[in-house]
Amino acid sequence: MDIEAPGETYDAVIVGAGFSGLYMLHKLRGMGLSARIYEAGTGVGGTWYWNRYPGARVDIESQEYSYSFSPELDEEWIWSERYATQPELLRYLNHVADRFDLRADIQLQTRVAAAHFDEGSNRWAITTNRAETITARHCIMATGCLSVMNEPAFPGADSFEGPSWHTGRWPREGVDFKGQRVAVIGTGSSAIQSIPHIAAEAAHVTIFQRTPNFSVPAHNGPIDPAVAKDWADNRAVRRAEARETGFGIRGVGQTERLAGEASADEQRAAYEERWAIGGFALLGAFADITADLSANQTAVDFVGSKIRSIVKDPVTAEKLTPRTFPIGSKRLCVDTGYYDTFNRDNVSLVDLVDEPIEAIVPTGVRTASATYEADAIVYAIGFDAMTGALGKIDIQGRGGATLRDAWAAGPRTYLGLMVAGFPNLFVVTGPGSPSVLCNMAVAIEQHVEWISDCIAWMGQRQLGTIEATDAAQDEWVAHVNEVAEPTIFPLANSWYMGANVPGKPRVFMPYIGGFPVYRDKCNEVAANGYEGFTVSSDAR
Ligand code: NA7
Repeated sequence: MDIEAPGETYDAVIVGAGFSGLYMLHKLRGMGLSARIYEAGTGVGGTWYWNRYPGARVDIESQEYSYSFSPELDEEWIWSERYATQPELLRYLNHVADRFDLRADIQLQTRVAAAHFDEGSNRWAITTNRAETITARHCIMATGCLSVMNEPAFPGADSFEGPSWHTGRWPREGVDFKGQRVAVIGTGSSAIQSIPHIAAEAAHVTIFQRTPNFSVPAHNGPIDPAVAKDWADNRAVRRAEARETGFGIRGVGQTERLAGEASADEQRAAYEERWAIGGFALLGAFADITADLSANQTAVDFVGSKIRSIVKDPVTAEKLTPRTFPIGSKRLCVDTGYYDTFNRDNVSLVDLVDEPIEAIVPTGVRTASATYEADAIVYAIGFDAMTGALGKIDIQGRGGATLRDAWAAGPRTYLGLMVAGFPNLFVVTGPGSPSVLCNMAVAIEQHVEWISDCIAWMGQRQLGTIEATDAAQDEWVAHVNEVAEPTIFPLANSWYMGANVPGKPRVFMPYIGGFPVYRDKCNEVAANGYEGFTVSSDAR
Protein backbone atom coordinates (compact mmCIF):
# COMPACT_ATOMS: atom_id res chain seq x y z
CA MET A 1 0.00 0.00 0.00
CA ASP A 2 1.19 3.48 -0.77
CA ILE A 3 1.28 5.43 2.42
CA GLU A 4 2.75 8.59 1.02
CA ALA A 5 -0.68 10.11 1.60
CA PRO A 6 -0.42 13.11 3.88
CA GLY A 7 -1.87 12.73 7.33
CA GLU A 8 -0.99 12.72 10.98
CA THR A 9 1.89 10.60 12.09
CA TYR A 10 2.48 9.17 15.54
CA ASP A 11 4.74 6.80 17.38
CA ALA A 12 1.64 4.77 18.13
CA VAL A 13 -1.99 4.62 17.18
CA ILE A 14 -4.28 3.00 19.72
CA VAL A 15 -7.65 1.66 18.61
CA GLY A 16 -10.28 1.93 21.35
CA ALA A 17 -10.78 4.12 24.43
CA GLY A 18 -11.85 1.55 26.98
CA PHE A 19 -9.91 0.29 30.01
CA SER A 20 -7.01 -0.82 27.76
CA GLY A 21 -6.76 2.15 25.45
CA LEU A 22 -6.86 4.76 28.19
CA TYR A 23 -4.03 3.21 30.18
CA MET A 24 -2.03 2.52 27.00
CA LEU A 25 -2.23 6.18 26.03
CA HIS A 26 -1.25 7.32 29.51
CA LYS A 27 1.71 4.95 29.53
CA LEU A 28 3.05 5.90 26.11
CA ARG A 29 2.71 9.60 26.76
CA GLY A 30 4.62 9.11 30.00
CA MET A 31 7.45 7.67 27.91
CA GLY A 32 7.55 10.84 25.83
CA LEU A 33 5.99 9.18 22.78
CA SER A 34 3.28 10.60 20.57
CA ALA A 35 0.14 8.52 20.57
CA ARG A 36 -3.48 8.95 19.63
CA ILE A 37 -6.60 6.94 20.32
CA TYR A 38 -9.30 6.44 17.71
CA GLU A 39 -12.62 5.46 19.23
CA ALA A 40 -15.94 4.73 17.52
CA GLY A 41 -18.15 5.87 20.42
CA THR A 42 -19.08 9.41 21.30
CA GLY A 43 -17.37 8.99 24.65
CA VAL A 44 -14.65 6.97 26.37
CA GLY A 45 -15.38 3.78 28.30
CA GLY A 46 -15.41 0.95 25.75
CA THR A 47 -17.45 -1.95 27.10
CA TRP A 48 -18.85 0.35 29.77
CA TYR A 49 -19.80 2.94 27.21
CA TRP A 50 -21.81 0.53 25.06
CA ASN A 51 -23.33 -1.89 27.57
CA ARG A 52 -25.95 0.36 29.21
CA TYR A 53 -28.75 -2.15 29.50
CA PRO A 54 -30.76 -2.04 32.74
CA GLY A 55 -28.92 -3.79 35.56
CA ALA A 56 -25.53 -3.81 33.80
CA ARG A 57 -22.78 -4.11 36.35
CA VAL A 58 -19.40 -5.72 36.75
CA ASP A 59 -19.21 -9.29 38.07
CA ILE A 60 -15.92 -8.78 39.92
CA GLU A 61 -15.76 -6.71 43.10
CA SER A 62 -15.30 -3.04 42.29
CA GLN A 63 -11.98 -2.44 44.06
CA GLU A 64 -10.45 -5.37 42.25
CA TYR A 65 -11.91 -4.34 38.89
CA SER A 66 -10.06 -1.05 38.65
CA TYR A 67 -6.65 0.28 37.74
CA SER A 68 -3.82 -0.23 40.20
CA PHE A 69 -1.14 1.75 38.36
CA SER A 70 -1.80 4.99 40.21
CA PRO A 71 -1.98 4.86 44.03
CA GLU A 72 -3.39 8.41 43.99
CA LEU A 73 -6.22 7.39 41.67
CA ASP A 74 -6.86 4.37 43.83
CA GLU A 75 -7.07 6.47 46.96
CA GLU A 76 -9.28 9.20 45.63
CA TRP A 77 -11.88 7.03 43.91
CA ILE A 78 -14.41 5.59 46.35
CA TRP A 79 -16.58 2.81 44.96
CA SER A 80 -20.11 2.88 46.26
CA GLU A 81 -21.19 -0.70 45.69
CA ARG A 82 -19.61 -4.12 45.98
CA TYR A 83 -20.27 -4.67 42.25
CA ALA A 84 -20.21 -1.31 40.49
CA THR A 85 -23.00 -0.42 38.10
CA GLN A 86 -22.31 0.53 34.50
CA PRO A 87 -22.95 4.26 35.20
CA GLU A 88 -20.44 4.21 38.05
CA LEU A 89 -17.84 2.42 35.93
CA LEU A 90 -18.39 4.90 33.13
CA ARG A 91 -17.95 7.80 35.56
CA TYR A 92 -14.71 6.19 36.76
CA LEU A 93 -13.30 5.84 33.26
CA ASN A 94 -14.28 9.41 32.44
CA HIS A 95 -12.57 10.51 35.64
CA VAL A 96 -9.43 8.64 34.53
CA ALA A 97 -9.54 10.39 31.14
CA ASP A 98 -9.79 13.77 32.87
CA ARG A 99 -7.40 13.09 35.71
CA PHE A 100 -4.60 12.07 33.35
CA ASP A 101 -5.58 14.69 30.81
CA LEU A 102 -6.05 12.11 28.07
CA ARG A 103 -8.84 13.67 26.06
CA ALA A 104 -6.68 15.85 23.81
CA ASP A 105 -5.23 12.67 22.30
CA ILE A 106 -8.50 10.83 21.87
CA GLN A 107 -10.48 11.18 18.67
CA LEU A 108 -14.06 10.06 19.23
CA GLN A 109 -16.72 9.05 16.70
CA THR A 110 -14.00 7.60 14.52
CA ARG A 111 -13.98 3.97 13.54
CA VAL A 112 -10.75 2.44 12.28
CA ALA A 113 -11.54 0.66 9.03
CA ALA A 114 -8.11 -0.56 7.95
CA ALA A 115 -4.55 -0.92 9.17
CA HIS A 116 -1.91 -1.82 6.59
CA PHE A 117 1.76 -2.38 7.29
CA ASP A 118 4.11 -0.74 4.81
CA GLU A 119 7.34 -2.69 4.46
CA GLY A 120 9.08 0.24 2.80
CA SER A 121 8.75 2.52 5.79
CA ASN A 122 8.14 -0.04 8.54
CA ARG A 123 5.06 1.90 9.55
CA TRP A 124 1.37 1.23 9.83
CA ALA A 125 -1.13 3.18 7.76
CA ILE A 126 -4.39 3.42 9.62
CA THR A 127 -7.50 4.48 7.74
CA THR A 128 -10.65 5.65 9.46
CA ASN A 129 -14.27 5.92 8.44
CA ARG A 130 -13.64 9.65 8.09
CA ALA A 131 -11.28 8.87 5.21
CA GLU A 132 -8.25 9.96 7.21
CA THR A 133 -5.01 8.02 6.91
CA ILE A 134 -2.69 8.19 9.88
CA THR A 135 0.73 6.61 9.98
CA ALA A 136 2.34 5.17 13.07
CA ARG A 137 5.30 3.03 14.02
CA HIS A 138 3.13 0.91 16.28
CA CYS A 139 -0.50 -0.05 16.00
CA ILE A 140 -2.08 -1.14 19.25
CA MET A 141 -5.44 -2.85 19.18
CA ALA A 142 -7.24 -2.04 22.42
CA THR A 143 -10.48 -3.13 20.84
CA GLY A 144 -11.92 -5.22 23.66
CA CYS A 145 -12.92 -8.85 23.95
CA LEU A 146 -16.68 -8.31 23.97
CA SER A 147 -17.24 -5.33 21.73
CA VAL A 148 -18.77 -6.65 18.52
CA MET A 149 -22.38 -7.73 18.76
CA ASN A 150 -23.58 -11.13 17.72
CA GLU A 151 -26.06 -9.87 15.14
CA PRO A 152 -29.59 -11.28 15.29
CA ALA A 153 -29.84 -13.48 12.22
CA PHE A 154 -33.43 -14.60 12.75
CA PRO A 155 -35.55 -14.74 9.60
CA GLY A 156 -37.96 -11.82 9.51
CA ALA A 157 -36.08 -9.73 12.10
CA ASP A 158 -36.59 -6.62 9.99
CA SER A 159 -40.32 -7.20 9.79
CA PHE A 160 -40.91 -6.62 13.50
CA GLU A 161 -43.21 -3.64 13.94
CA GLY A 162 -42.02 -2.58 17.38
CA PRO A 163 -38.61 -1.41 18.58
CA SER A 164 -35.81 -3.88 19.22
CA TRP A 165 -32.52 -3.45 21.03
CA HIS A 166 -29.34 -5.41 21.53
CA THR A 167 -28.07 -5.32 25.12
CA GLY A 168 -24.60 -4.41 23.82
CA ARG A 169 -25.91 -1.29 21.99
CA TRP A 170 -28.41 0.12 24.42
CA PRO A 171 -29.74 3.64 23.74
CA ARG A 172 -28.17 6.31 25.93
CA GLU A 173 -31.54 7.72 26.89
CA GLY A 174 -32.71 4.33 28.19
CA VAL A 175 -35.89 2.44 27.29
CA ASP A 176 -39.30 2.77 28.90
CA PHE A 177 -40.90 -0.67 29.18
CA LYS A 178 -43.97 0.42 31.14
CA GLY A 179 -47.06 -1.37 29.92
CA GLN A 180 -45.11 -3.24 27.25
CA ARG A 181 -44.99 -6.91 26.38
CA VAL A 182 -41.29 -7.59 26.03
CA ALA A 183 -39.58 -10.58 24.39
CA VAL A 184 -36.04 -11.22 25.66
CA ILE A 185 -33.97 -13.60 23.55
CA GLY A 186 -30.96 -15.12 25.31
CA THR A 187 -30.13 -16.12 28.87
CA GLY A 188 -26.46 -15.17 29.21
CA SER A 189 -25.06 -12.69 31.68
CA SER A 190 -26.58 -9.64 29.97
CA ALA A 191 -30.05 -11.20 30.02
CA ILE A 192 -29.66 -12.45 33.57
CA GLN A 193 -28.71 -8.96 34.76
CA SER A 194 -31.38 -7.12 32.79
CA ILE A 195 -34.42 -9.42 33.08
CA PRO A 196 -35.23 -8.61 36.74
CA HIS A 197 -35.21 -4.88 35.88
CA ILE A 198 -37.29 -5.28 32.73
CA ALA A 199 -39.77 -7.53 34.54
CA ALA A 200 -40.22 -4.95 37.31
CA GLU A 201 -41.37 -2.42 34.73
CA ALA A 202 -43.00 -4.26 31.82
CA ALA A 203 -46.53 -5.61 31.56
CA HIS A 204 -45.14 -9.00 30.58
CA VAL A 205 -41.75 -10.50 29.78
CA THR A 206 -41.32 -13.65 27.71
CA ILE A 207 -37.83 -15.10 27.94
CA PHE A 208 -36.58 -17.26 25.09
CA GLN A 209 -33.96 -19.63 26.43
CA ARG A 210 -31.78 -21.80 24.20
CA THR A 211 -29.46 -23.00 26.97
CA PRO A 212 -30.01 -22.44 30.69
CA ASN A 213 -27.03 -20.86 32.42
CA PHE A 214 -25.57 -21.20 35.88
CA SER A 215 -26.06 -18.10 37.94
CA VAL A 216 -24.99 -17.32 41.50
CA PRO A 217 -26.15 -14.46 43.69
CA ALA A 218 -24.06 -11.29 43.77
CA HIS A 219 -25.29 -10.25 47.23
CA ASN A 220 -24.60 -6.77 46.01
CA GLY A 221 -24.95 -3.76 48.25
CA PRO A 222 -22.96 -0.84 49.57
CA ILE A 223 -19.33 -1.77 50.15
CA ASP A 224 -18.90 -3.08 53.65
CA PRO A 225 -17.01 -0.32 55.54
CA ALA A 226 -14.70 -2.95 57.05
CA VAL A 227 -13.81 -4.23 53.57
CA ALA A 228 -13.26 -0.69 52.32
CA LYS A 229 -11.00 0.06 55.28
CA ASP A 230 -9.03 -3.12 54.75
CA TRP A 231 -8.50 -2.13 51.10
CA ALA A 232 -7.52 1.40 52.03
CA ASP A 233 -5.02 0.13 54.61
CA ASN A 234 -3.56 -2.71 52.54
CA ARG A 235 -4.13 -1.72 48.97
CA ALA A 236 -0.77 -2.70 47.56
CA VAL A 237 -0.83 -6.04 49.35
CA ARG A 238 -4.37 -6.83 48.22
CA ARG A 239 -3.52 -5.94 44.63
CA ALA A 240 -0.44 -8.14 44.75
CA GLU A 241 -2.51 -11.01 46.19
CA ALA A 242 -4.99 -10.73 43.31
CA ARG A 243 -2.13 -10.89 40.81
CA GLU A 244 -0.95 -14.17 42.34
CA THR A 245 -4.29 -15.93 41.87
CA GLY A 246 -5.07 -17.93 38.74
CA PHE A 247 -7.93 -15.65 37.69
CA GLY A 248 -6.49 -12.38 39.00
CA ILE A 249 -9.31 -12.18 41.55
CA ARG A 250 -8.87 -12.38 45.31
CA GLY A 251 -12.64 -12.77 45.79
CA VAL A 252 -12.62 -16.31 44.39
CA GLY A 253 -10.80 -17.43 47.53
CA GLN A 254 -9.04 -20.37 45.92
CA THR A 255 -8.41 -23.38 48.09
CA GLU A 256 -6.28 -26.48 47.76
CA ARG A 257 -8.95 -28.87 48.97
CA LEU A 258 -10.54 -31.30 46.53
CA ALA A 259 -14.24 -32.07 46.19
CA GLY A 260 -13.27 -35.66 45.53
CA GLU A 261 -11.83 -35.91 49.03
CA ALA A 262 -14.76 -34.27 50.82
CA SER A 263 -17.88 -36.01 52.12
CA ALA A 264 -21.29 -35.00 50.75
CA ASP A 265 -21.95 -32.98 53.92
CA GLU A 266 -18.59 -31.22 53.65
CA GLN A 267 -19.25 -30.41 50.02
CA ARG A 268 -22.68 -29.00 50.80
CA ALA A 269 -21.28 -26.91 53.67
CA ALA A 270 -18.52 -25.53 51.46
CA TYR A 271 -20.94 -24.61 48.70
CA GLU A 272 -23.43 -23.04 51.12
CA GLU A 273 -20.64 -20.94 52.56
CA ARG A 274 -19.59 -19.80 49.08
CA TRP A 275 -23.19 -19.19 47.97
CA ALA A 276 -23.59 -16.92 50.99
CA ILE A 277 -20.44 -14.99 50.01
CA GLY A 278 -21.74 -14.61 46.44
CA GLY A 279 -20.10 -14.16 43.04
CA PHE A 280 -17.32 -16.34 41.68
CA ALA A 281 -16.46 -17.57 45.18
CA LEU A 282 -18.51 -20.69 44.44
CA LEU A 283 -16.00 -21.88 41.84
CA GLY A 284 -13.21 -21.58 44.39
CA ALA A 285 -14.88 -23.97 46.83
CA PHE A 286 -12.73 -26.87 45.60
CA ALA A 287 -9.57 -26.91 43.53
CA ASP A 288 -10.83 -29.64 41.19
CA ILE A 289 -14.13 -28.05 40.11
CA THR A 290 -12.73 -26.80 36.82
CA ALA A 291 -10.43 -29.79 36.30
CA ASP A 292 -12.45 -32.88 37.10
CA LEU A 293 -15.94 -33.67 35.84
CA SER A 294 -17.10 -35.61 38.88
CA ALA A 295 -15.96 -32.80 41.18
CA ASN A 296 -17.68 -30.36 38.85
CA GLN A 297 -20.89 -32.35 39.07
CA THR A 298 -21.06 -31.74 42.82
CA ALA A 299 -21.19 -27.99 42.14
CA VAL A 300 -23.69 -28.52 39.30
CA ASP A 301 -25.96 -30.47 41.65
CA PHE A 302 -25.68 -27.82 44.32
CA VAL A 303 -26.71 -24.96 42.01
CA GLY A 304 -29.54 -27.13 40.62
CA SER A 305 -30.84 -27.62 44.17
CA LYS A 306 -30.70 -23.85 44.72
CA ILE A 307 -32.68 -23.20 41.54
CA ARG A 308 -35.34 -25.67 42.64
CA SER A 309 -35.52 -24.06 46.08
CA ILE A 310 -36.00 -20.55 44.65
CA VAL A 311 -38.24 -21.13 41.63
CA LYS A 312 -41.70 -22.17 42.80
CA ASP A 313 -43.00 -23.73 39.60
CA PRO A 314 -41.22 -27.10 39.25
CA VAL A 315 -41.57 -27.16 35.45
CA THR A 316 -39.93 -23.74 35.14
CA ALA A 317 -37.26 -24.71 37.67
CA GLU A 318 -36.49 -27.81 35.63
CA LYS A 319 -36.16 -25.78 32.44
CA LEU A 320 -33.85 -23.31 34.18
CA THR A 321 -31.52 -26.04 35.44
CA PRO A 322 -28.39 -26.40 33.28
CA ARG A 323 -27.49 -29.97 32.43
CA THR A 324 -25.55 -29.87 29.21
CA PHE A 325 -22.19 -28.37 30.24
CA PRO A 326 -19.97 -28.26 33.32
CA ILE A 327 -20.34 -25.30 35.65
CA GLY A 328 -17.61 -22.74 34.98
CA SER A 329 -17.01 -23.90 31.40
CA LYS A 330 -19.09 -20.91 30.33
CA ARG A 331 -18.67 -17.66 32.18
CA LEU A 332 -20.55 -18.04 35.45
CA CYS A 333 -23.32 -15.45 35.71
CA VAL A 334 -23.65 -13.32 38.82
CA ASP A 335 -27.17 -12.06 39.43
CA THR A 336 -29.45 -10.07 41.62
CA GLY A 337 -32.83 -11.78 41.84
CA TYR A 338 -32.70 -13.63 38.51
CA TYR A 339 -34.26 -16.94 39.54
CA ASP A 340 -36.78 -15.16 41.80
CA THR A 341 -38.02 -13.22 38.79
CA PHE A 342 -39.57 -16.44 37.47
CA ASN A 343 -41.95 -16.41 40.45
CA ARG A 344 -43.57 -13.23 39.10
CA ASP A 345 -46.94 -13.46 37.35
CA ASN A 346 -45.73 -11.32 34.46
CA VAL A 347 -42.77 -13.52 33.48
CA SER A 348 -42.81 -16.64 31.34
CA LEU A 349 -40.10 -18.87 29.98
CA VAL A 350 -40.02 -20.43 26.53
CA ASP A 351 -37.63 -23.34 26.15
CA LEU A 352 -36.17 -23.19 22.65
CA VAL A 353 -35.02 -26.79 22.90
CA ASP A 354 -38.70 -27.78 22.79
CA GLU A 355 -39.77 -25.11 20.34
CA PRO A 356 -36.99 -23.38 18.39
CA ILE A 357 -37.47 -19.88 17.06
CA GLU A 358 -38.62 -20.07 13.45
CA ALA A 359 -38.95 -16.38 12.71
CA ILE A 360 -39.47 -12.92 14.03
CA VAL A 361 -42.85 -11.79 12.78
CA PRO A 362 -44.35 -8.27 12.72
CA THR A 363 -46.12 -8.85 16.04
CA GLY A 364 -43.57 -10.90 17.94
CA VAL A 365 -41.62 -14.15 17.97
CA ARG A 366 -42.80 -17.31 16.26
CA THR A 367 -41.48 -20.64 17.50
CA ALA A 368 -42.20 -24.14 16.25
CA SER A 369 -45.20 -24.22 18.63
CA ALA A 370 -46.67 -20.73 18.92
CA THR A 371 -46.43 -17.04 18.18
CA TYR A 372 -45.59 -14.93 21.22
CA GLU A 373 -46.90 -11.40 20.82
CA ALA A 374 -44.49 -8.64 21.83
CA ASP A 375 -44.34 -4.85 21.71
CA ALA A 376 -40.55 -4.82 21.99
CA ILE A 377 -37.70 -7.30 21.54
CA VAL A 378 -34.47 -7.35 23.53
CA TYR A 379 -31.70 -9.32 21.87
CA ALA A 380 -29.39 -10.47 24.68
CA ILE A 381 -27.52 -12.77 22.31
CA GLY A 382 -23.95 -11.84 23.14
CA PHE A 383 -20.86 -10.99 21.17
CA ASP A 384 -18.50 -12.15 18.48
CA ALA A 385 -16.03 -12.47 21.32
CA MET A 386 -12.27 -12.00 21.34
CA THR A 387 -11.71 -11.89 17.58
CA GLY A 388 -14.80 -9.99 16.41
CA ALA A 389 -13.39 -6.48 16.65
CA LEU A 390 -10.14 -7.37 14.89
CA GLY A 391 -12.06 -9.21 12.18
CA LYS A 392 -14.01 -6.04 11.39
CA ILE A 393 -10.84 -4.12 10.58
CA ASP A 394 -9.00 -4.79 7.33
CA ILE A 395 -5.63 -5.61 8.88
CA GLN A 396 -2.79 -6.38 6.46
CA GLY A 397 0.72 -7.30 7.51
CA ARG A 398 3.81 -8.23 5.53
CA GLY A 399 3.19 -8.90 1.85
CA GLY A 400 -0.39 -7.70 2.15
CA ALA A 401 -1.35 -10.85 4.07
CA THR A 402 -4.61 -10.30 5.92
CA LEU A 403 -5.28 -11.12 9.54
CA ARG A 404 -8.65 -12.53 8.46
CA ASP A 405 -6.86 -15.15 6.34
CA ALA A 406 -4.21 -15.80 8.98
CA TRP A 407 -6.98 -16.49 11.50
CA ALA A 408 -9.41 -18.25 9.16
CA ALA A 409 -9.13 -21.49 11.13
CA GLY A 410 -9.05 -19.70 14.49
CA PRO A 411 -6.84 -17.05 16.05
CA ARG A 412 -3.06 -17.64 16.20
CA THR A 413 -0.88 -15.40 18.32
CA TYR A 414 2.31 -15.45 20.30
CA LEU A 415 1.37 -14.83 23.94
CA GLY A 416 -1.91 -13.28 22.81
CA LEU A 417 0.11 -10.12 22.24
CA MET A 418 1.48 -10.29 18.69
CA VAL A 419 0.89 -12.15 15.44
CA ALA A 420 3.60 -13.56 13.16
CA GLY A 421 3.76 -11.55 9.93
CA PHE A 422 2.28 -8.43 11.54
CA PRO A 423 5.24 -6.42 12.86
CA ASN A 424 4.63 -3.78 15.54
CA LEU A 425 0.97 -4.75 15.80
CA PHE A 426 0.09 -5.33 19.43
CA VAL A 427 -3.17 -6.74 20.73
CA VAL A 428 -4.23 -5.96 24.29
CA THR A 429 -5.74 -9.09 25.88
CA GLY A 430 -5.76 -10.92 22.58
CA PRO A 431 -6.72 -14.57 22.07
CA GLY A 432 -4.05 -16.82 23.53
CA SER A 433 -3.73 -14.67 26.65
CA PRO A 434 -5.68 -15.09 29.92
CA SER A 435 -7.91 -12.09 29.01
CA VAL A 436 -11.53 -13.02 29.73
CA LEU A 437 -10.48 -15.83 32.08
CA CYS A 438 -8.79 -13.24 34.23
CA ASN A 439 -9.92 -10.10 35.98
CA MET A 440 -9.75 -7.85 32.92
CA ALA A 441 -8.28 -4.97 34.92
CA VAL A 442 -5.34 -7.18 35.96
CA ALA A 443 -4.91 -8.67 32.48
CA ILE A 444 -5.05 -5.26 30.82
CA GLU A 445 -2.49 -3.64 33.09
CA GLN A 446 -0.06 -6.49 32.55
CA HIS A 447 -0.43 -6.28 28.77
CA VAL A 448 -0.19 -2.50 28.61
CA GLU A 449 2.97 -2.60 30.72
CA TRP A 450 4.50 -5.41 28.66
CA ILE A 451 3.77 -3.56 25.41
CA SER A 452 5.16 -0.27 26.66
CA ASP A 453 8.29 -2.00 28.01
CA CYS A 454 8.73 -3.65 24.62
CA ILE A 455 8.36 -0.34 22.79
CA ALA A 456 10.83 1.30 25.21
CA TRP A 457 13.29 -1.56 24.65
CA MET A 458 12.99 -1.07 20.90
CA GLY A 459 13.55 2.65 21.28
CA GLN A 460 16.70 2.18 23.33
CA ARG A 461 18.13 -0.03 20.58
CA GLN A 462 16.77 2.05 17.72
CA LEU A 463 14.85 -0.90 16.36
CA GLY A 464 12.37 -0.46 13.55
CA THR A 465 10.28 -3.59 13.97
CA ILE A 466 9.55 -6.47 16.26
CA GLU A 467 7.47 -9.46 15.29
CA ALA A 468 6.69 -12.92 16.53
CA THR A 469 8.40 -15.80 14.76
CA ASP A 470 6.24 -18.51 13.23
CA ALA A 471 7.99 -21.10 15.38
CA ALA A 472 7.32 -19.25 18.65
CA GLN A 473 3.72 -18.67 17.64
CA ASP A 474 3.17 -22.32 16.65
CA GLU A 475 4.63 -23.44 19.95
CA TRP A 476 2.46 -21.02 21.92
CA VAL A 477 -0.75 -21.98 20.09
CA ALA A 478 0.03 -25.65 20.75
CA HIS A 479 0.64 -24.84 24.42
CA VAL A 480 -2.63 -22.89 24.74
CA ASN A 481 -4.52 -25.88 23.32
CA GLU A 482 -2.60 -28.39 25.37
CA VAL A 483 -3.37 -26.57 28.62
CA ALA A 484 -7.07 -26.20 27.77
CA GLU A 485 -7.55 -29.75 26.52
CA PRO A 486 -7.72 -31.65 29.83
CA THR A 487 -9.94 -29.03 31.49
CA ILE A 488 -13.69 -28.72 31.43
CA PHE A 489 -13.55 -25.54 29.34
CA PRO A 490 -13.65 -26.99 25.81
CA LEU A 491 -16.72 -29.06 26.76
CA ALA A 492 -19.21 -26.20 26.47
CA ASN A 493 -20.64 -24.46 23.44
CA SER A 494 -19.36 -21.17 24.81
CA TRP A 495 -18.21 -17.90 23.37
CA TYR A 496 -14.75 -18.86 24.68
CA MET A 497 -14.93 -21.50 21.92
CA GLY A 498 -16.51 -19.25 19.31
CA ALA A 499 -19.50 -21.57 19.43
CA ASN A 500 -22.13 -18.84 19.74
CA VAL A 501 -21.44 -17.33 16.32
CA PRO A 502 -22.61 -19.45 13.38
CA GLY A 503 -19.66 -20.42 11.17
CA LYS A 504 -16.94 -19.28 13.57
CA PRO A 505 -14.11 -21.81 14.00
CA ARG A 506 -14.31 -23.74 17.27
CA VAL A 507 -11.08 -23.03 19.07
CA PHE A 508 -10.62 -22.40 22.76
CA MET A 509 -9.37 -18.82 22.61
CA PRO A 510 -8.22 -17.65 26.06
CA TYR A 511 -5.18 -19.02 27.90
CA ILE A 512 -6.26 -21.16 30.86
CA GLY A 513 -2.84 -21.82 32.40
CA GLY A 514 -3.42 -19.13 35.04
CA PHE A 515 -2.44 -15.50 35.22
CA PRO A 516 0.79 -15.84 37.27
CA VAL A 517 2.19 -18.58 35.00
CA TYR A 518 1.35 -16.50 31.96
CA ARG A 519 2.79 -13.28 33.36
CA ASP A 520 6.01 -15.04 34.33
CA LYS A 521 6.31 -16.41 30.80
CA CYS A 522 5.86 -12.91 29.33
CA ASN A 523 8.47 -11.51 31.72
CA GLU A 524 10.88 -14.31 30.92
CA VAL A 525 10.49 -13.70 27.18
CA ALA A 526 11.28 -10.01 27.69
CA ALA A 527 14.19 -10.69 30.04
CA ASN A 528 15.70 -12.98 27.41
CA GLY A 529 15.79 -10.19 24.84
CA TYR A 530 12.29 -10.85 23.50
CA GLU A 531 12.80 -14.51 22.83
CA GLY A 532 10.59 -15.79 20.02
CA PHE A 533 10.57 -12.44 18.27
CA THR A 534 12.68 -11.09 15.43
CA VAL A 535 13.66 -7.47 15.22
CA SER A 536 15.01 -5.19 12.54
CA SER A 537 17.05 -2.08 13.04
CA ASP A 538 15.62 1.31 12.25
CA ALA A 539 17.50 2.14 9.10
CA ARG A 540 15.14 4.95 8.23
P1 NA7 B 1 -23.62 -14.60 26.15
O1 NA7 B 1 -23.12 -15.04 27.46
O2 NA7 B 1 -22.95 -15.07 24.92
O3 NA7 B 1 -25.17 -15.01 26.10
C1 NA7 B 1 -25.91 -14.93 24.91
C2 NA7 B 1 -27.21 -15.65 25.10
O4 NA7 B 1 -27.93 -15.56 23.88
C3 NA7 B 1 -27.04 -17.14 25.38
O5 NA7 B 1 -28.06 -17.53 26.25
C4 NA7 B 1 -27.23 -17.75 24.00
O6 NA7 B 1 -27.66 -19.08 24.02
C5 NA7 B 1 -28.29 -16.86 23.44
N1 NA7 B 1 -28.32 -16.89 21.98
C6 NA7 B 1 -27.34 -16.53 21.12
N2 NA7 B 1 -27.75 -16.71 19.86
C7 NA7 B 1 -29.01 -17.19 19.94
C8 NA7 B 1 -29.96 -17.60 18.97
N3 NA7 B 1 -29.68 -17.52 17.67
N4 NA7 B 1 -31.15 -18.04 19.41
C9 NA7 B 1 -31.43 -18.10 20.72
N5 NA7 B 1 -30.58 -17.75 21.69
C10 NA7 B 1 -29.38 -17.30 21.29
O7 NA7 B 1 -23.66 -13.01 26.04
P2 NA7 B 1 -23.95 -11.95 27.19
O8 NA7 B 1 -24.02 -10.61 26.53
O9 NA7 B 1 -25.09 -12.35 28.01
O10 NA7 B 1 -22.68 -12.01 28.10
C11 NA7 B 1 -21.37 -11.89 27.55
C12 NA7 B 1 -20.38 -11.67 28.64
O11 NA7 B 1 -20.48 -10.32 29.08
C13 NA7 B 1 -20.55 -12.45 29.88
O12 NA7 B 1 -20.01 -13.70 29.83
C14 NA7 B 1 -19.87 -11.59 30.93
O13 NA7 B 1 -18.49 -11.79 30.88
C15 NA7 B 1 -20.16 -10.22 30.46
P3 NA7 B 1 -26.59 -20.31 24.01
O14 NA7 B 1 -26.04 -20.35 25.41
O15 NA7 B 1 -25.52 -19.93 23.00
O16 NA7 B 1 -27.38 -21.47 23.62
